Amino acid sequence: MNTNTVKFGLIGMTALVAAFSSIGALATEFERTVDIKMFAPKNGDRVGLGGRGWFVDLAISFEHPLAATGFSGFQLTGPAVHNNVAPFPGTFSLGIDDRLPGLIVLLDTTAGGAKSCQNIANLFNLTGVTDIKEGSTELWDTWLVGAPNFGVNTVSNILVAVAADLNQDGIFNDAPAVIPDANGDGVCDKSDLKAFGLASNIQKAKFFINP
Ligand SMILES: [Ca+2]
Ligand SMILES: [Ca+2]
Repeated sequence: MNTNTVKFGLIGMTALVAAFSSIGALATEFERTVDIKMFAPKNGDRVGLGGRGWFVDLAISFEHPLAATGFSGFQLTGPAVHNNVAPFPGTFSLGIDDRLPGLIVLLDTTAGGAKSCQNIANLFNLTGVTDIKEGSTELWDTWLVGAPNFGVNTVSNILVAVAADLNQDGIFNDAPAVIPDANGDGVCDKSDLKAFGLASNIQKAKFFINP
């Protein structure tokens, strides 16, 4: 072993130690304290009729009190006359959900907006509180797809996650309207979600939207 080999060996080891330290720091910074379960769609499901009438149905458990979840009220909403009306108003559009502003939902067959990078969480119709215990909160959140704007007669992939508390205000209210395509490959997927920063697991399903 000559001097150069020893030198490069040391540099390699230093880089490795630095890499592990930074992974450790990231893991601490974005600790997973939110768990998402997705009841629908499941892998292999053949959903809806004519591209509509299918559901995304979630249970989101936070190891945090209600105030930290970002939840800003119940909603029962939808397009047209259902948008933002009593008794449980909420806005209805592409982008960040006004009721659950940490939620990120990406569908690779979304026809409008930023396509696979477009957060569509504000299309969710039904949001409520399903369990509160000391220091933990469970919310259920459901979308009934009312228009064939998200793929028809096609395979589709859905990804769901809750953004990390990026602005560190103690509230999970940091979802973006559009996820940055971090690796620049023209689509948004799990790697872009991870690069953005998450507080939760990523739920995913590959399913078929019926004609
Ligand atoms: Ca925040
Ligand atoms: Ca990407």
